[in-house]
Amino acid sequence: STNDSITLKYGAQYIGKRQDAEMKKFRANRLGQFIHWGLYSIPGGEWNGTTYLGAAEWLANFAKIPNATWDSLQYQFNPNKFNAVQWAKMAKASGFKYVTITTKHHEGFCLWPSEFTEFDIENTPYKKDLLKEFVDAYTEAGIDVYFYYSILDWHHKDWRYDIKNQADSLAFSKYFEFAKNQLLELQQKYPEVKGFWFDGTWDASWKKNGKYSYDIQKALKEVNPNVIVNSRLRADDFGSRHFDSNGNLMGDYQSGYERYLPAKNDTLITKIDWEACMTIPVNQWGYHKDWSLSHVKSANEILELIVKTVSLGGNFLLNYGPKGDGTFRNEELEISNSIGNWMSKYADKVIYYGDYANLKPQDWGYYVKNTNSGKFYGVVFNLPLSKLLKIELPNGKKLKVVNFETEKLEYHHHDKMGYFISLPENTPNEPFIFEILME
Ligand code: FHN
Repeated sequence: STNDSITLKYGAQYIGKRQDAEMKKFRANRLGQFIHWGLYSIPGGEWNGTTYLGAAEWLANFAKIPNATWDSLQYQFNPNKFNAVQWAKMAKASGFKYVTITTKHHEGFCLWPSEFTEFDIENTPYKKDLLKEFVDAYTEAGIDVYFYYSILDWHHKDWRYDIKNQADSLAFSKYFEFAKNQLLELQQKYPEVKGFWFDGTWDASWKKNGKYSYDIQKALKEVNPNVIVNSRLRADDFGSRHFDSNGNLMGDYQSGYERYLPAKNDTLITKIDWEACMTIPVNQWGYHKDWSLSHVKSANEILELIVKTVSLGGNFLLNYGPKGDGTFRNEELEISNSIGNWMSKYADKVIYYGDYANLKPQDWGYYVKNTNSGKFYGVVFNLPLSKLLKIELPNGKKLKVVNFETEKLEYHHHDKMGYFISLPENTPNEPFIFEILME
């Protein structure tokens, strides 16, 4: 696009934010549920009496468990308490508008009956098409479904970490065909799927094959031109990931923020679509039996991360790691309950359709502009002891009215410091919002 840009065969497939209805829906959804569910949900971070602190879905790797041993967990996978309708109901009550589920994580086990492998749900005691139950229930509940798919595959014989010779190259090309076939199979079997969330794309083998990531995106879009693909899939001609060597975003949105967020004053991030994903403990995605091993975020911490994300024009995926039997741990149910309560009061104003407000950040919390109503809100997380909320408006703008619940709040203006809004003596015992009208 610029004069000094280099010619790329496998760079960004288009430039700028997508403005079609499907992408607008994704953006308006803002809040999604992430689900990591697989064979790792059975041992839950424990192997032969030892509990590993690392992420439970990586246990096979940390505990150096031989493939044949790990893979035989497939004969134990029997989530007889799984109730897809219940899951969808819980997700809806929590305020989630979309869900992203691991159809295949790094271990290679597939939650759907795949024509291209025996390492799948069909060959477990459960037998049934669990993914179909899931897709149907969530779709029925009005929640958009997305599929997580790991390119990295510890099970597949043709997977390579690097390409060092002709044999690696040949094997990896077979792996690529396998992955592509599986993805097209997923799209064909579950046409409700709105998009794909790729992961496990950091190895040299994948980075050396920008063509593969380019082709996969192209193939998925040929079937459904409006399918939504995260930036993690992609590498360009030079192995540059997420953004190509000309600095253009590859994929439909940036998916690099994992377990952390951009800075509050990061205005660059507001120019693109992006999504952050977050664990409730420090770093556990799949079910881990012992959450006492690391800090577990409170509902208020999570709410703040969600609002901060929305204030920067991003989406937020909150992760759940269901157990092997198909139930959720109590901590997750409790978090869902608290988040859901808050969302039922505030989400229509400051989460769904929430976006960057382009106002100077303040210490008390975050601004959100609702693109549906056009209204501007503040969301308070840090209540000042003075009970005064500072607001600075751009030159030429004046504060007109501040609405808090059913009241109009008093405020004064200081010529050098801006506006100071007086909060009532009793403010809610939870993050709360106020609306500002400017002229
Ligand atoms: O290794 C995975 C990890 O298990 C988890 O799936 C996260 C989710 O974003 N992605 C990878 C680490 O970046």
